Amino acid sequence: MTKWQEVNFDGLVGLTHNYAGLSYGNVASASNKGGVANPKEGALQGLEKMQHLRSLGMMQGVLPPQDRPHLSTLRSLGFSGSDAEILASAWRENPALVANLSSASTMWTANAATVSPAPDTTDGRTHFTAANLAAMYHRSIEADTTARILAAIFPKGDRFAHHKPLSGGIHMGDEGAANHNRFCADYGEEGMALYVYGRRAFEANTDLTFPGRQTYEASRAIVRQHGVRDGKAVFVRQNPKAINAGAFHNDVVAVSNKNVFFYHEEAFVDPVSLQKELQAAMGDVELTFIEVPSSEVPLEDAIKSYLFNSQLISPSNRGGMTLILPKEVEETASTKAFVDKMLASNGPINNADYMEVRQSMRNGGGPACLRQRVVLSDDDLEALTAKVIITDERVTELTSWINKHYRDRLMPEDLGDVALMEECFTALDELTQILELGSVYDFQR
Ligand code: SUG
Repeated sequence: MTKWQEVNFDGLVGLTHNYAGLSYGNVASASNKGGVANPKEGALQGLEKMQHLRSLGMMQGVLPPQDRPHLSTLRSLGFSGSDAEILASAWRENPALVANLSSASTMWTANAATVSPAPDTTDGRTHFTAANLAAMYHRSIEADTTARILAAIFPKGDRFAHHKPLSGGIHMGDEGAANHNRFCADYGEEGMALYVYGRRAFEANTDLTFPGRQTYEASRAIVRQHGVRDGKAVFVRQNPKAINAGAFHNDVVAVSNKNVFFYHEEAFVDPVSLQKELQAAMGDVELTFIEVPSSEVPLEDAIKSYLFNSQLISPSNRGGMTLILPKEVEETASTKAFVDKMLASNGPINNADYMEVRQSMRNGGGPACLRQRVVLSDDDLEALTAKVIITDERVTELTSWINKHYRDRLMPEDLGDVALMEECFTALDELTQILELGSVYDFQR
């Protein structure tokens, strides 16, 4: 019998990881602006998390960082000359532009794409749409390279289908899987999905003070092009209050696994109606809702600690479900108390593991932001065309690659440094060989 499993593909923290405060509406990114980042520590923390999931019997994949600074964008804006000349003149003229084109934001692979697995689509293929990330300039440059990387890993054909990132700018703003929850009895069975949007494209949305990045129209388009079955997609607007409090993606206030939905009371305007709608779309499989009341965990604590930006997984060597949480949840009294109470309650979630991912957290990225979930069969895994599944050998290679190339101190004022650009391109060149990715980047060597 075919075995299906959920594989987490984590983004490797890139060499230019820094705190430039680029994401308006992302509280952590704004409040850590100008701080000192440690890209090496960030990359090693990410690898540690991947290793932890492997120790629980999970299959783990990795997605590479992208080439930063993104010189091809600078070229398209009229900068010319050698790579060094382009960077130097852009830095002289507009350091903020260079900062935007240097962000290591591709580490948050939950935003890389929306993936509809084969059991859920009419043609029985797994469908990918790389997210256009149109809401934030520094992220809008990710999509083309992301699409190339995904196609290099999941070959186009009778198993995997790839769609172009949605065009249409912020009207079709698409932030990928961060606003997508799939429910199922088991990974290989037909599922149902919830698409959460921040706003409608053609309405004023005067209730939002921070950007509602994902539009309803974008989510609808994804469902159409992926061939998700009728009745198996539910659409709901995220509570504007949650967005205005800093939940710029739904995965800051909700997470699901199989038939369990764990979310904050204020994540949705009308959670009771949503529960009914989800259960109706799910059919015979009973959903379990774990709603965290504001009286126990205020919305602000949930957003500050990233309680819901946890990975909810079904480890193969532990019974039940495990939450992979950021350490910040353990350090926040209300969230720690809630998790302890939940573990003692005999519910479906019976383990909580706290991970140190602070380099990413300071830019608003918790454990769940750092991973893209892809449900794959054994045959799908056989068909992958790059060496992106983590093995002991790959961990050794990646650890020495990080130690060889990464800096342990980086500030926004370092981003004009031509040496940093060279270090980044040299390292990525080597990484494409380690992961056997082929030519997915824009820079020339
Ligand atoms: O898009 N931060 C990211 C964090 C993304 C988190 N992803 C999910 N919730 N799935 C963002 O706001 C900050 C980068 C900077 O300031 O350099 C940033 O892009």
